[in-house]
Amino acid sequence: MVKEKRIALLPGDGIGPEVVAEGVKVLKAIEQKDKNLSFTFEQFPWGCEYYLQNGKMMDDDGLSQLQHFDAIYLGAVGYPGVPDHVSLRDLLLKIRKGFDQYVNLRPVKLLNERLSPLKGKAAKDIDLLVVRENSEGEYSGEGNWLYKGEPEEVVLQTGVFSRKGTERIIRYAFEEARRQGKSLTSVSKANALNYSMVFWDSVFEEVKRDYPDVETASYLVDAASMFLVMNPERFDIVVTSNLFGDILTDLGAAIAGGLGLATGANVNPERTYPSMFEPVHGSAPDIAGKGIANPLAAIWSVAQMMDHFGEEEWGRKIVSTIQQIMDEDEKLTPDFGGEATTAEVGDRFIKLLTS
Ligand code: GGG
Repeated sequence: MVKEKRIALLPGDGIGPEVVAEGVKVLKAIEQKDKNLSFTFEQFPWGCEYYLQNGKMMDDDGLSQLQHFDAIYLGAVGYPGVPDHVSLRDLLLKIRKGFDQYVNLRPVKLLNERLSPLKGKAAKDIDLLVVRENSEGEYSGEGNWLYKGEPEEVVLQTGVFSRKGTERIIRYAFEEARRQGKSLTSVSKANALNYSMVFWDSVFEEVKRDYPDVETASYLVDAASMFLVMNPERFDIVVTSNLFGDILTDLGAAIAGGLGLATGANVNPERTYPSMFEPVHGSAPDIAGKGIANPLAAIWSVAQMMDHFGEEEWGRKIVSTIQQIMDEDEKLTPDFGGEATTAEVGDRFIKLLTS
């Protein structure tokens, strides 16, 4: 029976449309090759340009419009002229929260040893998965701005760590560690954050009792950052809060070859709502429209989408093709020292994937 998947395209801003176009080409090539899969696409114009014309990042009923899709494929958000906190909160974070995509899966995987700025690290040393809490924590949007402009001015930004939100992400990470037969590291900061992170650590210890077969470690986020650079081989699966996960995965991207290869899946594990797949990089306004953006992170997001659809074989093939293409210096975009355009990398990728 043919599996039909409806995909909502949110190319967004800057280089978003350029890289999403290559990801769509890859999806169409998969459809051509695999007669059991069929994809339909619908594109939405939401983003900063839409905001400048309509005063909002997406339609008021945007979530209902997206609800019936099997996946959302997002490019990038953010562009000069729209405050970053508006573009991020009113589109990307609104979808993550609205669709309870409480798991953010960000692989940090070195595909080619020459890519890492770390000396003497082999591909096997940098191969981890960050499971980032994606619905609350430091990104809850709660807070206050008091006495604005006055000498007594005070700003509060509240981290919200609910029992439900904290336990479910830690439990998800334990399940993933058990499934993969790997260790799990919790990253927090309980010595300084005396409510939220003390709570996080206590929930981690509590849930751990249900998984005696999973080897665990707990680090403070500052130590974890250092170990990520000095001894990345210590990490398999990492579970951490929204903000720490965001920061650690940019650091992870840096040791694994840069943001040009970093992908993220925003997952609603219960499948009550669609999950969303996106390159981690932003809209890169400085190179937008030049046709030189690296499409490989967006293409890796397609691999995560395939995994989510239960098509792990295609997921593996996409990642190994990215690995293959990374060996071809001159066929890469300028961020990797090559001279190829975005579309040329996409075309080359499809040739390798389908040959
Ligand atoms: N590709 C999505 C994008 O534009 N992300 C920009 C960003 O700042 N993301 C922060 C986050 O993932 O929380």
